[in-house]
Amino acid sequence: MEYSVSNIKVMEGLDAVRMRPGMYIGSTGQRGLHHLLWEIVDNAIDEAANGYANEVNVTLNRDKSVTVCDNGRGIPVGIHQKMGVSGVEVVFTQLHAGGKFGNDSYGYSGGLHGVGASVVNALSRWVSVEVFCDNRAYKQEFSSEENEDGKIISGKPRYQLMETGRTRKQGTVVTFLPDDRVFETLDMNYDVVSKRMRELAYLNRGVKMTLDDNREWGKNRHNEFMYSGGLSDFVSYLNEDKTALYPTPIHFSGKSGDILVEIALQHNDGFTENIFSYVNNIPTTEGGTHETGFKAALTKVMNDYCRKVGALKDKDASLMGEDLREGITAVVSLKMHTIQFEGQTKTRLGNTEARPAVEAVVLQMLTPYLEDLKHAEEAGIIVEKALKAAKVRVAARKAKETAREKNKLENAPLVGKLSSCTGRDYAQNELFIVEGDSAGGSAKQGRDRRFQAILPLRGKPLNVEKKRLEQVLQNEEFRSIITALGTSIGEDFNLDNLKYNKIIILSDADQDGAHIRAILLTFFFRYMRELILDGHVYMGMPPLYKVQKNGGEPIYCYDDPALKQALKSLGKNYTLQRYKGLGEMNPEQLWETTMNPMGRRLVQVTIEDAAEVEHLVTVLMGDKVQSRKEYIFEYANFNKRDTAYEKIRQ
Ligand code: TTJ
Repeated sequence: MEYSVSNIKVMEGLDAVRMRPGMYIGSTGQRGLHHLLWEIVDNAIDEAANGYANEVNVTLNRDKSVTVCDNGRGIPVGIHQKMGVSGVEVVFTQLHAGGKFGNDSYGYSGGLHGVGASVVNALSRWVSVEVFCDNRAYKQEFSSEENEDGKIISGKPRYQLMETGRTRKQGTVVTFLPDDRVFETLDMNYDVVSKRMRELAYLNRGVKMTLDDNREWGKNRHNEFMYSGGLSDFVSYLNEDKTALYPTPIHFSGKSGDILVEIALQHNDGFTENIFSYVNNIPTTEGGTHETGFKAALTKVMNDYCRKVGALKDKDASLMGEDLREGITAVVSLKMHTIQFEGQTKTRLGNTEARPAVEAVVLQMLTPYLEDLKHAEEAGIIVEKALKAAKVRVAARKAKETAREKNKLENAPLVGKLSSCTGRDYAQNELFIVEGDSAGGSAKQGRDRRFQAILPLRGKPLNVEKKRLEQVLQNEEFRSIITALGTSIGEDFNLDNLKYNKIIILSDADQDGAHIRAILLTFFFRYMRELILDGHVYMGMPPLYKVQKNGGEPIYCYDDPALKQALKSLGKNYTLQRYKGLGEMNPEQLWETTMNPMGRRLVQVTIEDAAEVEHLVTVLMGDKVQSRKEYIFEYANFNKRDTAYEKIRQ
């Protein structure tokens, strides 16, 4: 047999494959062996995908060879112009011919796999090809042989393509025996092959895929797959063990430029996202640009739909992609040229043009699908599910933020605010929460620093009424209090960590003071109720008056009856000082009258007090400003020397 120059080159090419099989098929183990099969199957699938065949059969033969056949047009049997040999011979001997060849004749070729039939030839003991077309049958065989030096020459044509007779059949039949000098095993795994064929059947709607295992006598196996619904059937299958939220998957396809996009999706009542993507039938397990495009477009289309039908109002935040993909099962399948793979396992699509192509098709096809009244029900179900997911997401994020905030507070230093006491006996220690910086300053100077700590409040703390915990935690004044007490707040409140036995609120005897007390009590009632129940919260009672005879000891009066009494006993020539605010007292006076356990007055706050304040504050914070002012003065005034409030004197 004579060979032209190009034939010699061809043989050198196949030789290169034999030298480094891993470069072409990944490995020489079972995976690589399966790879050989897929190289051939890809060709047959291409023919089917382009509409020229509707059946692909795979047979695992007794001699460990494998037969793949389709009922398509057949590999060209004519003489290839440049090569001077038949198309069949080019396909099986020209390295990369599969790709080039396929690309010219088809829209899309197998791509990554498509290093081609020549690689299979190079790594096989022998290959037999039969083509049936135009009522004629053709055959060519290839095999490996050893030359004089003992070197293996593989993939050599045993004879030129020949016509073997007449036939009414149509298609291509390829049988190959993988070379046991290359592969560690010749045993293909039936289940692996079967699974992939099922997948291919889903990906290529209407193509009947059959698998026969004739390797062992009496243990023949057969499977066939044909899905007239294609991706839609695939999604139904993936959702089989789940509860789908609507009966029929949403299924559409379209073209953008020369990229074909097909997508099917269906939501189930679960929460996980299951997106399977493919390019030219190759699974892209690491995702890539096409998946990104799908997700982005789904988010946009669904949000636009929600706004249009009023499920989202102008003021509402848009749904996030993850909301819309909760419980989604989707298959995205692309057919395109010159695919590029990236990623750890080279299973991520890298082509940048894939993203806008998928986006365009989803926008173009899904939008009218949803707006079609026929599909209003499933559209509504998807929207409802996503809205719920968004709600849960927002709540979860808040809870997380709150937890983080709480945690931060528990560990936060209180530099510059809290003047802590030196003693570490928590049972003795007292925390004065003092209204205003100036009174805070006096308290700081006048206190017994061994057991008294001072926390001045600057201005009014946030009114906790109608505020969420997260907002309370944002407030500087409350943050200081929470940190100082050490107990945390709300559900996390733990009395065991309380650093003070008494928490004493010191505020002025005026309207503002009353307001601040009310806010603080409401805060304790809402978020640290145990603190009140366990009797740790007090209100300091500064005197309202100081009367003094010239040169005599001052008498402090805490209410009007007491003043009357004092004035009586003093007769004439006295001075009367009326205290309006804590700031009017110097440090010594403040200590003597309000802070010194010997002689001060404290009112222990009971849960009834706090509940009443809570109730009052609720009323107070209503819309009517007038009634609000009145209430503060009338009822929320804890300086009223009402006996009901005088629970304790110390
Ligand atoms: C190419 O363009 C002209 C018409 O035929 C086209 C073609 O090659 N079709 C084709 C190839 N159908 N089936 C194959 C094929 C099938 C198997 C099993 C193996 C290989 C290598 C090719």
